[in-house]
Amino acid sequence: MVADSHYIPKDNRNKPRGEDAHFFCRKAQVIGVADGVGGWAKRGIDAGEYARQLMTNAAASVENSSPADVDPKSVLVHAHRKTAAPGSSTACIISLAGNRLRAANVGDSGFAVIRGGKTVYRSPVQQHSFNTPYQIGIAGRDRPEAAAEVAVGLESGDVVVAATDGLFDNVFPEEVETTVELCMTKYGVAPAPAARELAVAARRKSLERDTGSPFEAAARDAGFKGRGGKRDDITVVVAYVIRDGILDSLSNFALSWVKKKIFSWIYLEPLYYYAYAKSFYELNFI
Ligand SMILES: [Mn+2]
Repeated sequence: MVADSHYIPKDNRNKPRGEDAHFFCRKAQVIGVADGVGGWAKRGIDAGEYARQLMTNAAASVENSSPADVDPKSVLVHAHRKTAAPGSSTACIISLAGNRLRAANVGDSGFAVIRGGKTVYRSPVQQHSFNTPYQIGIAGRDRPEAAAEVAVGLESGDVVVAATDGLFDNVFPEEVETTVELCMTKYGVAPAPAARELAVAARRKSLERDTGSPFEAAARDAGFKGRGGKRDDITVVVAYVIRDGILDSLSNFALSWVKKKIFSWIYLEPLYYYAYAKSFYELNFI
C-alpha cells in the first residue's frame, strides 16, 4: 500500500492540536485513527492527549512487525494497556497483509473500501446512543476487547479511506467516491492530495448550514433538530492498494515466461514439427 494523511483540527485556541490522532506505518502496513471524546473538556481534560498517546503506543508496537504478524485487536489492547493519560477515545486499527484487510474498531471512526469508484465496504459504527460512540479510556465502560473485528478481501487498485467522524459525518459516501475518482484522474496513485481534498471537502461541509450532511440525517432520525454539517476535527488517511515490490512483479514475470516456454516446448513445437512433416509428406504425394 501507499498511504498518506491530512488532518484539519477544529478551530479551538485552547486545543490547537484538536482531539484526533492517527498514524500509518508503511513497513507493517498498519493504519490507526482515533478521536478523543470531547466531553472530557468539561472536567478540564484534553482527550486529544489520550488519543495521541494511544496512537503513539499503537504505532510503536507495530513498527518492527511484518504485515502478516499484525493482529489489529492485539495492537489496540496493547496500546490501551500502555496509555495512562486521562480521557477516552474512539479508535480504529487497520492492517493490510497480502490481499486481506483486517481491522479492529471501537466507536465511530472507521474506514471505507472503494473499488472502481464505488464503496464496496464500510466499517460498522458502534454507539450507545446518538453522538455517544463506544470509546476506550482509563475508566470507560467499553473495553478494547469489545472492538468489532472485521476482515475484507482487497484487490489491487482498491482505495482504503480511514477517517474520524469529522469526514464520515460531513461527507456522503457518493462524495467520497467522486473525490477519490477525481484525484486518481488528476494525480494518479498519490494518496496525499486525495487525503487533502477529502479533508478540505469535509471542512467546507462542516461549516455549511444550508446543505444536508450524514450527521444531519442521523440527528433527524434520532429526533434531534439541527441543520448542515458538524464542526469537528477532521482526519483522513488514504491508502492505495498496490502489489508491493518490484521483486515480486519481476519474479512473477519470470515465472510466466518459464511457463510459456514449457508450454511451447511440450505442445507447440511437436505440433509445429508434425504440421511441417505432414505438409512435406502430403506435398510428396500430390
Ligand atoms: Mn470527531
